[in-house]
Amino acid sequence: MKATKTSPKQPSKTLSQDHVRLMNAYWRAANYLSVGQIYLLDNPLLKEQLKSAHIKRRLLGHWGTTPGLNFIYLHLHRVITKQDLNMIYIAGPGHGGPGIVANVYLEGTYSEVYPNVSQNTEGIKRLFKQFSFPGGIPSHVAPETPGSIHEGGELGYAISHAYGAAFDNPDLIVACVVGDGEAETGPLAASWHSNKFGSSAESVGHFQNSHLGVELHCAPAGTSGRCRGSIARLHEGPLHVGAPSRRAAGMYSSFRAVVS
Ligand SMILES: Cc1ncc(C[n+]2csc(CCOP(=O)(O)OP(=O)(O)O)c2C)c(N)n1
Repeated sequence: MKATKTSPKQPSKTLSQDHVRLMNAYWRAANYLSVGQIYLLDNPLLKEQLKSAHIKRRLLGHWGTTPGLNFIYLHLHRVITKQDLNMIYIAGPGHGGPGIVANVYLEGTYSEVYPNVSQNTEGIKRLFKQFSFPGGIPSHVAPETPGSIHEGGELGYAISHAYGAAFDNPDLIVACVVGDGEAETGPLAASWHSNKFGSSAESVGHFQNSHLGVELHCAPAGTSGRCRGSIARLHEGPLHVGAPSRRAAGMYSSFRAVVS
């Protein structure tokens, strides 16, 4: 996303090796914290031999969309901190909850709001256990998630919420990820037309879910592969980001080129 509208500073042209190394470490940490929420009840840092007693008996959701969401979160973080941007991230994919919670924890906000989920081994254990667990937090982004305006439990409202945020806050840059399963819902299908409502939505950029094409509940989602051209046209607008290359090095440079 070209974030020039609210950015007074010019970004440098390339990312240093050190910066890429740190970003990659942050991404892997976010991925670990996400997968841990889905699977682990105990033994949060895997310091002991993994036993079945450490694994949740009832697993909810799947890991698929999470690394992509975390990758986008990371890059948005990079430009927000570098250019002091006013930005919000709306994550639509149905199973992306642990990724967003992981990032909010990793950046420190989660422990500020919930001091018992502290930034140490005990806190990570609580973070993992509470996810989709009785007395804990939902499996999707919810009002409990610090900074959230998007309740992800019922699919279909990511774009509406993104446009609503932009309409209310013309200087806000809104990044919105749409899941390919979510894209099959009626509200989502209708909300592609929100760009007809006026210029204050100029700051809304749609990030196409980089996991377009994964299997959805044992069958490919309608938006995967078969109709990629028509889906890409729905993403056309003032700010358009295509799916990045699958190779890690290529992914960093693809995102550097568009999120600068
Ligand atoms: C309106 C509605 N219909 C069905 C569901 C059940 N559901 C939860 S996640 C999911 C799949 C969502 O697919 P996608 O948006 O691609 O997210 P991903 O599986 O990649 O995380 C479905 C159908 C729901 N939450 N809301």
